[in-house]
Amino acid sequence: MPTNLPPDYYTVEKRYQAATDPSEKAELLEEMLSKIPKHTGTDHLRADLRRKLSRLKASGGSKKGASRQGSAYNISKEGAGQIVVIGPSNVGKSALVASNTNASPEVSEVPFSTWGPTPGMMVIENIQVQLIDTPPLNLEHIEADLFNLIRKADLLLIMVDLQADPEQQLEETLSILKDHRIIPAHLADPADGELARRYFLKPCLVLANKCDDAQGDENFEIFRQLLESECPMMPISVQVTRNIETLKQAIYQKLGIMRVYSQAPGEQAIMHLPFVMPIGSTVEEFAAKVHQDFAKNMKSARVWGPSAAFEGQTVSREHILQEGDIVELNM
Ligand SMILES: Nc1nc2c(ncn2[C@@H]2O[C@H](COP(=O)(O)OP(=O)(O)OP(=O)(O)O)[C@@H](O)[C@H]2O)c(=O)[nH]1
Ligand SMILES: [Mg+2]
Repeated sequence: MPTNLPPDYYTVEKRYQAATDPSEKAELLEEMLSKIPKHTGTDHLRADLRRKLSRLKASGGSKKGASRQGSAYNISKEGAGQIVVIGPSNVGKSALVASNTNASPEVSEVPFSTWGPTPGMMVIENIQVQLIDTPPLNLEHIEADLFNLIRKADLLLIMVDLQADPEQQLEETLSILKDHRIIPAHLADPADGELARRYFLKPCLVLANKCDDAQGDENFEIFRQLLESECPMMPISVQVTRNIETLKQAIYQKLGIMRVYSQAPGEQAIMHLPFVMPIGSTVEEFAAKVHQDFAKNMKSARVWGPSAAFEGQTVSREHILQEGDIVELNM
């Protein structure tokens, strides 16, 4: 077993071991695979999990697996993170995706206008993330596949309408999520291992939309004070473009990622094309991301930027990189 697996991996592994339903086991295997850093040290483990996954799909999990393949909610991740926009009807989910990505879901004052998911790419400085519009979450009509998408997301944006009844909307949304074994990560005590075994803990950000003016700011303050528990939230207005840049920064922070730049020996770093990696990644993980052979054949590495003691410091494979570092790999 490789020693440098993230703690999340072991949490999911425990749930995998406890699960009995083949389709849930397959889902958890996929989640375990997504959490393993890709480098030569983890090749065997990844191959082993993939074998188990294909065996599961070929046996009990196959029917479900096949139907999921064909589901509109089976959307492959693109860019630096998959972010799913959820919430009640008419709060502005489609408007957010339509005005901040290349996709154009229908926006309408008529409730229940969205029937399926629509992914689009949103630019945040020099990276892109995937934003997915979804149909309204409501008790009368629950789309099972939507929850599979939510469980796999890197981040949930829970949208409510400040001009309606945001407290009730948030409460109802959280309750529907909980019924489907999804809990916002900030509401869970990290020491409560039992909770992490039974639920999918997802990073969430609550967006109080339609905060169009000063009156909206006041409504937001009231909304915030009425909430029982602290929760990461921000007011925005899609319509008059208020706080959208701040939202992009918040999304970037919540994804737990960093940008690292590659520099070939004797050349300038390529600053418009960062490598996006989980915070805490090492030089070896960076090398594997640049090219699988690099992690194996690398003789030395130099770093410029926040993690370097001085510019151009020669560092080990285990050196932990930081946001904005420039790395030169020498074979
Ligand atoms: N005042 C105001 N209206 C907004 C804002 N954002 C969206 N709207 C309006 O709210 C209505 C609903 O927007 P949609 O984006 O269709 O809402 P939705 O959440 O996708 O709704 P469903 O698809 O039914 O779930 C439309 O008339 C939008 O123009 C905003 O920031 N301020
Ligand atoms: Mg919509």
